[in-house]
Amino acid sequence: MPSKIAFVTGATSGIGYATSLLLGKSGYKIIACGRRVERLEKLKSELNDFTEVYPLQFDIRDREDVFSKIGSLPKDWQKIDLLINNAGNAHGMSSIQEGSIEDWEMMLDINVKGLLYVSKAIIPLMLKQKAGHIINIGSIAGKEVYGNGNVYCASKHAVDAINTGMRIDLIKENIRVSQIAPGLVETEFSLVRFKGDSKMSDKVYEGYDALKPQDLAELIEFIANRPSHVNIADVLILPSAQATSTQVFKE
Ligand code: NDP
Ligand code: 8X3
Repeated sequence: MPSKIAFVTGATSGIGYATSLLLGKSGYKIIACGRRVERLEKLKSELNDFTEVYPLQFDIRDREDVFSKIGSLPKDWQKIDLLINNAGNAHGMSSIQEGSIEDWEMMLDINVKGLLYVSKAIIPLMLKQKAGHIINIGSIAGKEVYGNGNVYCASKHAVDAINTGMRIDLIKENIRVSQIAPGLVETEFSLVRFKGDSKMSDKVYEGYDALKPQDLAELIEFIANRPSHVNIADVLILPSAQATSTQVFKE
């Protein structure tokens, strides 16, 4: 049986990197996306003994480039079975009155519009083969709103709505749509949110055991490998020490 193909956005770091590694080791071929090409090459060499990796570098905000890069995939890489819409970040953490418009635009352009561009380019390929599975990485921030999270929470609420909308519209096309909404995962996420301030980002993960990217990779692999009559539609996954987006039990 030919290998399945997974298209993973945000494959250069955190959840996307761990997921690409795990799916690659379990036999998927991986189309690995992100801006940092050296990380895509590192992933490819780590998976060298297990599977084929097709690095695809683009900035998800650049609509033309998203369509042209996906359009340039060789024919045998176009049969995409699994799309992991994972690329995304928070930029800044400020009140609505103090937040920066540039940060707001980045979050909406990456987390919402970028996810839509990639989906719009890949769904026709899935329609052609009358099969597919899209896993959208939302967040607890798409289920709750917390102080100073305003626009990031809005972007993840949008992912939550898009996920449901996709599931409704694609149900008759044999395309499964699932969302994973994680709580705190220890990745480069907070370093990006706090603009490289490692003291601030380290604090986010201090005093309790945060989720690790591998935890998400294992969940994604589980969801992707259910029998075809099963769709795990929406999963909230938290560290055991986290109850809500703002209640974290720290020793
Ligand atoms: P990381 O910062 O470790 O990874 C983010 C990934 O997104 C990178 O691979 C990055 O690639 C990619 N990305 C960001 N901006 C762009 C862009 N403009 N174009 C293309 N790719 C881009 O964070 P995580 O692994 O934690 O985040 C993955 C997803 O999980 C995000 O959607 C995030 O919102 C979500 N999430 C994270 C949580 C956490 O606590 N960490 C909790 C809940 C949800 P590159 O920079 O190379 O382009
Ligand atoms: C990332 C988790 O709580 O920082 O989406 O919003 S949180």
